[in-house]
Amino acid sequence: MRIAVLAGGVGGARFLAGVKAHLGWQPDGSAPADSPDEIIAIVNTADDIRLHGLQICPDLDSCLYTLSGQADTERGWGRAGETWTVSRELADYGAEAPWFSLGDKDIATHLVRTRMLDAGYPLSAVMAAIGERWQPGVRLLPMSDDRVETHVVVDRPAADRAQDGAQGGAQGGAQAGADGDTERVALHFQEWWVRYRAGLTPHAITPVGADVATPAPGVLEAIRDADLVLIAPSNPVVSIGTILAVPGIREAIRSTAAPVVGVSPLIDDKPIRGHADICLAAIGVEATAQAVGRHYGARSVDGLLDGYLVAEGESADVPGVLVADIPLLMTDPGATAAMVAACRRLVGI
Ligand code: FO1
Repeated sequence: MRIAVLAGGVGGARFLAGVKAHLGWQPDGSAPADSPDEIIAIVNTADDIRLHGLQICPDLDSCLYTLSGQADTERGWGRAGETWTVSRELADYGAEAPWFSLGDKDIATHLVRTRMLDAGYPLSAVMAAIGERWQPGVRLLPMSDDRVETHVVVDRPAADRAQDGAQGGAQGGAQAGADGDTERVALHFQEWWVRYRAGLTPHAITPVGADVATPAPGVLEAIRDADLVLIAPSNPVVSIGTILAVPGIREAIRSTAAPVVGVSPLIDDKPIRGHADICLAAIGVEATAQAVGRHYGARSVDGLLDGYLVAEGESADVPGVLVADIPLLMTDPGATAAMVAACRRLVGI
């Protein structure tokens, strides 16, 4: 069985762990014997950011660390057993983006990645090389080797610009407005998400560069040759939406011979974690499982889905799509494996 999964964020990483468990991977990380199965993840890269000269790929790294048992599962991002010496030193220098912490172990990944990227290797090749160490058991493909960055247009306190200046930030030295003044700016996704905890209402969320990006090598083939395509319960806007914004990917999903099943990222109209509700509001989609299902749409009517899983006890009317309910809390890979089995049952494979 070849399963291709569109994934982003912690939700995507945990879902992939469930796909592995469904295909017989053991909790100790050992692979099923002589398995012909293959899992290929197409991962959002529009959260990526360059800070301190380092290329940071949060979603790819979440997958890498989660699937190799190295993730900090409490915090939800980064490596387990981290230390923070370098981040503290950088903050003491007043270096850029003090709101974004990099763990010491994690920095080693960014150093290796950035060195390879700067030597001219594409991100897909770099992640394959990094994966040699971690053996995640899933082929992790960036959605694109091209730079795509989600920007979020907000009104933010003008005073924050002066604070950035004092800290040597990108707008260094700018004049502050009076207390209470706001200014309309396009923030990098990470600044909106981490610094402002998505607390500034987005006027627009745009994956800058997506329209001219090309899918990374292997992405279209993975979708075309899959026996099953799954859309993880990741953020439909800033994870799945950005992947689908890369020309060719949506068309590949629409034309694959494999059934396509999506999983709702909402339970009781609330995101399991993260801020999918706020992101959905920014694109005019209600934060309900049904609205997300309709946003993805049925393949028979210009959309993506043949099947759609919603949380236990919920229902959704998505014309042209088979819908089933099942517990969606990804408490462990075993529970998540049951979701994957339900996806297969829904489309009869
Ligand atoms: N999330 C935070 O809330 N605070 C951080 O300081 C932070 C640092 C960070 C560093 C590396 C990395 O791979 C992820 C990091 N994240 C941090 C998580 C990340 O911002 C988001 O959760 C994802 O981009 C959304 O999927």
